Amino acid sequence: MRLNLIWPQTESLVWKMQPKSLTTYPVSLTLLAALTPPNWEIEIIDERMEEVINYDEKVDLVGIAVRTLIAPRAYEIAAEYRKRGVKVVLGGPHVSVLPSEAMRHADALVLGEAEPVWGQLIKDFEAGQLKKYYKAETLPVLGNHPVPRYDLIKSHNYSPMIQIESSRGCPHSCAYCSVPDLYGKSYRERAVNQIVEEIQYFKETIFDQIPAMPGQEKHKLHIAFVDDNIWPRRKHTRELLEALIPLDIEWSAQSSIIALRDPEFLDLAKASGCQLMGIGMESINQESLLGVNKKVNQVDQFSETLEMIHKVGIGVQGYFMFGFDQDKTDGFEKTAQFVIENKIEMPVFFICTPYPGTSFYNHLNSQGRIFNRNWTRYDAHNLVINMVSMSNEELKEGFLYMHERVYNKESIQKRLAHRGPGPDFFFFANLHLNEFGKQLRPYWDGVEEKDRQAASILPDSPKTFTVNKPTATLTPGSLGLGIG
Ligand code: B12
Ligand code: SF4
Repeated sequence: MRLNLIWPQTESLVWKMQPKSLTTYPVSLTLLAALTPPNWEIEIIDERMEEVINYDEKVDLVGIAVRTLIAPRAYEIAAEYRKRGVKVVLGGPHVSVLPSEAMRHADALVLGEAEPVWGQLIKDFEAGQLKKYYKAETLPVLGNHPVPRYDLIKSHNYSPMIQIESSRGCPHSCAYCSVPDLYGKSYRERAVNQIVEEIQYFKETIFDQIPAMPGQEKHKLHIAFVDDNIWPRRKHTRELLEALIPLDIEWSAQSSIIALRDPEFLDLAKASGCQLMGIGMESINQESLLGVNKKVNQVDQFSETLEMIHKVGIGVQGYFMFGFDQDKTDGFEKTAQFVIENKIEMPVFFICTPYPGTSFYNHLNSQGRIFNRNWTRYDAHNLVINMVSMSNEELKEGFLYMHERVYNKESIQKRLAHRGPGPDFFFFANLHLNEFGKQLRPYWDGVEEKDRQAASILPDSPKTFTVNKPTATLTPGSLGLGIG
């Protein structure tokens, strides 16, 4: 029996421009492969790495990963296979929140996490009794599965990070986030010894094949923990970090900023190899945060916490969203200054995007403010909703301004000077984001026209929806880019 597992590419500029060396391999597909019985021959095809699907090759079953922004392409691929009589299974966050849409494009859906149901699905398929829906009754215990099949990754051009889960779920409930609904508010941890064994396995088997991180002198295995929020429970984290020390690795993870306000933990994180913390600050306007139930973030503590993180030598990837109802146009420049003054090594900006299934989506939908339902645009870098506290055009101009202001040479130098001489990973990532910012305006112009023609931009929705038009103006441009 032969199974193809596919990660679709999208025409999103984010993914099209994403350097392969910053792209991480599809970890969910390596996990599904590990859950599949050994008598199956499996191929993982990642379209983002320019791996091409040969639809005419003989295959018995196809599984496609579906996040919202790749859903349209996933459906296209599914249609090609189904035309040839091949059964297609879809799974992933988008399928779980919009099963009725996904079912139109599939023979079977896996709703939620696959571990408890994938084995049964395979058995049913072998018996010619594939059901339409597979949904686990309870959330799975983590880690009761074999090591993900990294050996099936074809390209050696991915980011040299090995992805490992140490937990799933998040105790918070931010309105725009799919995680609590998909993975539960209960926070499930993997046993520390399992995590350590998995890291050791990767160290022993594949470490020699993977290159060093861009700009990195020392070559160590870099583990990216793909947890939504790695630190809610202190006991588990402390145990994990202590167990990482003898492994002599580097690692990165995502955490709430509040969990990082602890010097003792930060020292332990650094000692165990932490290089980078991804932190969803999202906004420096407390009202905007409260508006989406991001109560866990206290803006007046941000600078102090960032200083504590930098003090131990950990770099920060800081995420910021624009387009909350409480945002004003002066928020762009204020955020730029905040990012530069606080020396955030790798700031990443997003446009508020209503992912289906979230309360943010339901709220905007009930107000009739979602004007574009082409899921390909749901990459958090396109505007798909009508603004209330500024015009849509102001939001877009402000977003472009952030890229000019924050990724120019002077800003990069100010933000990275404390890391010492020589370009490192952060420098390369900033150069990429600088280039990305330059391409954004022509990309938007192109896709807007395309969506209007395809009528995915709703014809009756106004382009701007200004309730409380602010007076502040931006002064983009003339910032002298010239990196290279
Ligand atoms: C790590 C991560 C990333 C990594 C990517 C890692 C990778 N290689 O894919 C990075 C940082 C690049 C990333 C980026 C983005 N991400 Co992200 N990311 C995550 C995160 C935290 C973990 C994903 C993960 O690998 N989990 C571990 C694996 C094993 O679990 P899994 O993928 O969920 O797979 C399980 C099931 O879903 C299912 N399954 C999955 N695929 C398939 C396929 C088949 C065939 C089957 C049967 C089952 C199945 O079975 C698996 C095992 O149970 C999730 C949150 C989450 N918990 O899912 C968000 C999440 C997936 N991201 C999300 C988003 C929105 C993004 C962004 C678009 C924007 C943003 N705000 O970050 C960007 C994209 C940026 C870009 N460049 O385009 C959303 C997706 C929502 C949606 N409806 O699509 C999530 C759910 C987070 C959220 N805040 O809501 N992300
Ligand atoms: S803290 Fe992060 S993972 Fe948790 S609900 Fe909020 S955005 Fe989602």
